Amino acid sequence: MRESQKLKKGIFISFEGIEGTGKTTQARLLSERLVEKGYEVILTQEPGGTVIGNRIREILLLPEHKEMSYMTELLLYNAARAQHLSEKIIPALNEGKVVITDRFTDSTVAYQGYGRGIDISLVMSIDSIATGGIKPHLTILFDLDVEVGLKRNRGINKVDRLELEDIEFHKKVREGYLKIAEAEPDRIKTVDTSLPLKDVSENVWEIVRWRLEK
Ligand code: Z5A
Repeated sequence: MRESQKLKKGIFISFEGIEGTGKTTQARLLSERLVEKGYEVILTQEPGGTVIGNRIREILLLPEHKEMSYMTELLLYNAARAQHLSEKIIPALNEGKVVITDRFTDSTVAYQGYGRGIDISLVMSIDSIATGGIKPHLTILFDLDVEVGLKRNRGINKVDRLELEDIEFHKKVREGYLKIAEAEPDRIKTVDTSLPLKDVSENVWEIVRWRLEK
């Protein structure tokens, strides 16, 4: 039996989007709200979420690793995800917790598939090896104009290897995300993050509340 068939109890939520859309801020706000309401919550992120995953994260995001091939990048994101699932996500879901992850498979499809141009069916085959077919029950896609997102992040002086890519790369990633969302409307709900932070968090809460009641 694959591990996906054992996910009977918890709720698995992923937050997705280009950089600077406010995913990290909103993931924290949602987690706090759920804890207040009595849920047990695991807040985590990709790449990362485990000691091994964080080591892989460093390799992936160091700006000086400019020579990294696209295939190496794809495999490393998936290696970190396999560890994240087996060490953290699956055990938490099996204990009935709510898992919120800041990025998951859709990031790989958007960045390495649509952004880098790696064949989407190849990206999906490697994903199925890493995840065993496990998908979030709910994904919130934070959508924002690319220039606005980049400006927000430059405001906090954050630079990693992918952020050094040109604006065209980030535009391809955003378009990729919108296509992914269009293909899976039941799982993926899009939120406009050009709105003030508080309005975004209310919209996120409405979606999550609907999913918890489902
Ligand atoms: N990546 C990949 O290529 N393939 C994969 O499979 C995976 C990832 C899993 C991880 O970067 C990089 O890896 C990422 C994709 C790639 N690279 N890029 N580009 P990360 O984890 O370090 O960072 P990130 O995921 O890109 O997110 P971020 O840069 O931290 O941004 P964010 O989480 O979306 O936003 P934030 O930190 O919550 O907010 C940014 C700023 O905006 C901050 O000052 C906020 O106060 C402000 N903010 C937030 N919301 C608002 C609103 N509504 N209005 C105004 N200002 C706001």
